[in-house]
Amino acid sequence: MRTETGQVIRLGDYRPSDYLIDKTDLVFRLDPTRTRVTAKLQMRRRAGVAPGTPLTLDGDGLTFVGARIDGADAGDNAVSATADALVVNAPPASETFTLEIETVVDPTANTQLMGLYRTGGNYCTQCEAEGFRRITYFLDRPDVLSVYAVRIEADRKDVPLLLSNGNPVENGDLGDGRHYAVWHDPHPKPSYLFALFAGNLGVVEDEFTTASGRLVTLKIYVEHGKEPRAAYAMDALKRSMRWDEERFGLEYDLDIFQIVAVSDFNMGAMENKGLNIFNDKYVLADPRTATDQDYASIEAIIAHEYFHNWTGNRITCRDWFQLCLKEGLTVYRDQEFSADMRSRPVKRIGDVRLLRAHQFPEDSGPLAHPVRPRTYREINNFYTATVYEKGAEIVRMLRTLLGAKGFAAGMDLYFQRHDGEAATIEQFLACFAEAAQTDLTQFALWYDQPGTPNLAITTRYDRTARTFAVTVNQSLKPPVAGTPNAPMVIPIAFALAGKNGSTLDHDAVSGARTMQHEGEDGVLVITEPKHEIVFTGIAEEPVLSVLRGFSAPVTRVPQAPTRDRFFLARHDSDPFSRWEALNSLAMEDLIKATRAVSAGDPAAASDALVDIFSAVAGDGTFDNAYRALCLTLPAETDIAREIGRDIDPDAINKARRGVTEHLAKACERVFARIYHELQPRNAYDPGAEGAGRRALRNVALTMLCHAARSTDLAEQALAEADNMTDRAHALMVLTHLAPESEAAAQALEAFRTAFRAEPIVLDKWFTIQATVPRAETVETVQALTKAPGFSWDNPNRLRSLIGAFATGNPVAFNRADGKGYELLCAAIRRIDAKNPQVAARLMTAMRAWRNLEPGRRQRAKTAIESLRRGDRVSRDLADIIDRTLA
Ligand code: 0A1
Ligand code: ZN
Repeated sequence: MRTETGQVIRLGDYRPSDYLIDKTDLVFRLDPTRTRVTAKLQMRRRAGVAPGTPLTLDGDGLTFVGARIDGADAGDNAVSATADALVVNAPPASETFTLEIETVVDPTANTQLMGLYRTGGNYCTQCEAEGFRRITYFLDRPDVLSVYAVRIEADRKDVPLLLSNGNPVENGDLGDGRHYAVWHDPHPKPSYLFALFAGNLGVVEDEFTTASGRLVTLKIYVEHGKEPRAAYAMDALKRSMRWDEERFGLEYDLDIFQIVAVSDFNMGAMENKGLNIFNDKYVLADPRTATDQDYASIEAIIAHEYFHNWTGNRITCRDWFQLCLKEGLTVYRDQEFSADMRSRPVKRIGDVRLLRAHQFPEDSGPLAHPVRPRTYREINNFYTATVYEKGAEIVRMLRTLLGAKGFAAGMDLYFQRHDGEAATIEQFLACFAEAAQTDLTQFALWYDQPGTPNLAITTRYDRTARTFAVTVNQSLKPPVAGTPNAPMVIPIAFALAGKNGSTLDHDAVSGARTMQHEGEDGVLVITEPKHEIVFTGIAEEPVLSVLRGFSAPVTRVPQAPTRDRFFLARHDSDPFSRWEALNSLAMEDLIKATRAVSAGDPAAASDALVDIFSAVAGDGTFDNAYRALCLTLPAETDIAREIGRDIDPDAINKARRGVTEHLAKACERVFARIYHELQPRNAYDPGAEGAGRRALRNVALTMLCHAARSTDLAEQALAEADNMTDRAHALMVLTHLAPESEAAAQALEAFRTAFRAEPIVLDKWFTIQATVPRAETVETVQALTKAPGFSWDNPNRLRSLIGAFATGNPVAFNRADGKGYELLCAAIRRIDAKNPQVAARLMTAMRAWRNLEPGRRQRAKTAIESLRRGDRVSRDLADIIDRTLA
């Protein structure tokens, strides 16, 4: 484990590499504990660099065996190697030379899951961001692009499959029970996109013909016997390939595209060129084992990794500060894909909820950073909601500002100009500025300034002058001392709603630049701290609908007047804004209820909220999935975020439960009707329509159990469920509402028995129990760490038990005696010794400790401090803790 505090890397220090690597020939002689790696590197001194300039290659924990330069053994004087670097002291003066290096690595001892490691008895690699240097010494930086040829040798019986990037070239027998395969990837790539997989898996095969007629073989490798569960992933892959051609004009560029599903993986998946490696939970699905949410995630992640082939692989990042260049853009692309495959408003609402739940708190707390950070100590800690999700919002704003045509022209220019390069955000923006002939200097602040801007908006209608005045103030509170807060460009998609919700026309508008792209909402372009915008020719008093479709990642405080929001919740022609209005009204009631609970009073919903809730519940003209979203109250963590300080999670929990019961009772008849009308009629289909029916029916089930204060219906639903969506939901309702009941105990045991051999399904069992909202769950989680099926070594198990407890159970995690924090910190200490990346990520669950009420705040602080003071912690974890406490 690297325990050094880690030096700070700065964007301003970027320098191109003195040497480049035109060609990389790798030979792997696989062995469980002593894998030999030979790297033959075709080196080239960059133009302008003095001959003989020393060359330093990155390494991390390597065992050096030997090196040769231009075919001759390099003596100790020529080369010095430590575990973490190899220095060629006086490289040949010629412009090019070859450097051969031999190293030995132990994949079995690799518990970090970075570099070459073992999973399920197989060999697997993960190289992003800096894992390649754990395989061989290299210029392990994204701006060094090389053409790779890879030869893999292994035992034929145990390791029949030998895979790497690119196209297969050759394979054969080596005698002695060993065999080999050679792969060649013609596309120059950075080392983080290298991949190797070797082992024994089953395969599902298909093919795809690209728009220009290239036949591509598609293979998805999964555990033997699970092949049928890869069918949905294969279907999602083919749809992704077609969509990228149709929407962005981008075709696949190799003869084969492969996906391997592994059960030990730190993240969701990885876009290695031509050989994506996936966490198996994002590949395997069938109705018996996967929920609708699982299917949607698989579709989105398969698409995301595939889309990286252009946004990330063909055009990569110059340095890791530019991570959002590939991630923000690719998230935007996968969001658009899912929106086209399913319901666009439902997808948008889901994405905005995610942004608010994860990115907003990050952006207002101690771990806030710009979408393009300027410094880092450990790059693995920057695969964040800010880089990914806020990064995607920035691309979406570009699209809103430039319109469909301008945006497409910018994207086309980007692919044309930078294909095969390692690019920067400046180069990306320059393509849009040039193609759409616009100045994006101020817009670029979105990449550099952390924090969520706030808008304060007021309106005034003058009946005699027929004018409607809108005042917009923008402000940005620096989340971390010293961060900049200059005014930003904020696109506000808007409409002036007349009596029945229809959009009113206006003659003219002054006070801000506006744009109107064909078939889209009008957009007010906010650039100053304050704008006074006046619309003329307004025939009747309008209600202002703003930030339609969530056109910018901002907050709005104060909210629009309550009366306007009730109007918009019923009439706004934009489905997102209608949901937004309803959601903000529910939030207002939940905050009032929390205050009431704190003062010892009962929690209740307002009559107006009850009315609108029952109107939405009973309105069959809305799509089911959309109605389900509207009828889901903000989560306890959302309420806490809105309250912001001196948070008492128990009061929030009681308040939300009280409001839920009130609404459930008031709308009981409507929910009963929904529940019965939406009974499954056809066989399970993971498509949007079926998923929407199940989502709404399950909301109704939850509400009916609350209304009756009984879990009978959940028990019945559990008995009838013929798919995992309904089964997991009913089990969750039963366990959360009646955790002490015999029925819950029996149902949990039945679930465990049914899925004891299916780790990713058993994860749901862990999560349901880890999120029971009561104090005793701390002890339950403790006990579950000893349950059969749990493992401290597997990231999915850790996330489903420890992660779910810390991020999905505000009541137990924040237990007033601090035992929840102690549990998390003790678990993190244990995990850090083996897998620092996962430990550091779990630690982010404590980033909001300062917002708690004083007693919990102190206990949280003590737990974090004692974790930092104990045995030495990894660089990854130290980075998160130090920023959390700063
Ligand atoms: N680039 C991948 C995510 C990823 C990032 C880091 C990893 O290891 C540290 C693994 C995967 C993506 O965006 O899908
Ligand atoms: Zn990505």
